Amino acid sequence: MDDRVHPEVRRTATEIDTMEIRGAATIADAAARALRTQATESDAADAEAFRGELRAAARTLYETRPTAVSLPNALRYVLRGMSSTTVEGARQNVVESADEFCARLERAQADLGEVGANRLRDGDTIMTHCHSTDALACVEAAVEQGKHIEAVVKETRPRNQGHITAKRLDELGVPVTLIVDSAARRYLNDVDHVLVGADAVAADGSVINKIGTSGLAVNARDRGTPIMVAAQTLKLHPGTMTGHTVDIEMRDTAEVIDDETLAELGNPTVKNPAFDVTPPRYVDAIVTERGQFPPESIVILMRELFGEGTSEPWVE
Ligand code: RUB
Repeated sequence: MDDRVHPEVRRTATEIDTMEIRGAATIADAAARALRTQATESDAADAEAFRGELRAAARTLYETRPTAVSLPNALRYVLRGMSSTTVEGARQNVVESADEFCARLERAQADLGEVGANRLRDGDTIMTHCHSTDALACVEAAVEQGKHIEAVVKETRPRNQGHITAKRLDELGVPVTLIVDSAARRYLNDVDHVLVGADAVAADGSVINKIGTSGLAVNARDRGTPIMVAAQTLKLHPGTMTGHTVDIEMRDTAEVIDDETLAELGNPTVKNPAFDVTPPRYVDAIVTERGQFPPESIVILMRELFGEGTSEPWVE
């Protein structure tokens, strides 16, 4: 590990890696705050050394988890204005960008929630997968509008993020039915919307989210249940406009099965992909803080927000 990287940044990187900090928006927020700390604590001798430190910190954070594009989007946003010739000037740039980023993230989620809530009617039941703060913002806003919402929550093996969703929904006063993942199709008849978040949205409108989302969406389409993706624009993947694909994280097989049980089974190969890709034809609406979009038109918003190209501040 690069010894210019502040211990606080390393700690954040470890917590993202081990999923104590998880979920695309939360990861982005933590990364921006970590860069802020690197900037405020830096005793770099000159502006060039300062920029080198910040780039090293960004690289450390970037290398934790590959799929949530909110992470590189956050790093890029915070480091975009470090061009000052003095350490103090560059430090101020990073601190202001980080503060602005975190404030915008919070505001975007609240605005997105209002848009998503308009799609939910009083008395509706939603089905969720994994734990998404963007998706929950829609439910929270709907509840604040006085609507009664109920939820069928998939537990989301192997990490059971559905448990977090169940707890948050309970705190909002939403009655929850918790189901195993394989029961989803059985209960789709009882729900009015599938509501999920996203780790990345590609230029063609494909949605990258927790493994199991695509199967859920296909089943929901078959049952005629609308599929709504809550994804603030931080989740738009600029690289996909120029043909890059989204890297799907493969996680440790120990999350699926322990060594002893594995040996009893004759040591079969175990695969543990963390995310999958839902093609745009299975998505009814992508809800952002800029309004809702059919997935096929999301590229228009991407061009407006990112232009055609991006540079990566952690690449020297
Ligand atoms: C989390 C996940 C969430 C998205 C969106 O996966 O797939 O649906 O990250 O979350 P993991 P949010 O638990 O592996 O990080 O809306 O909070 O950004």
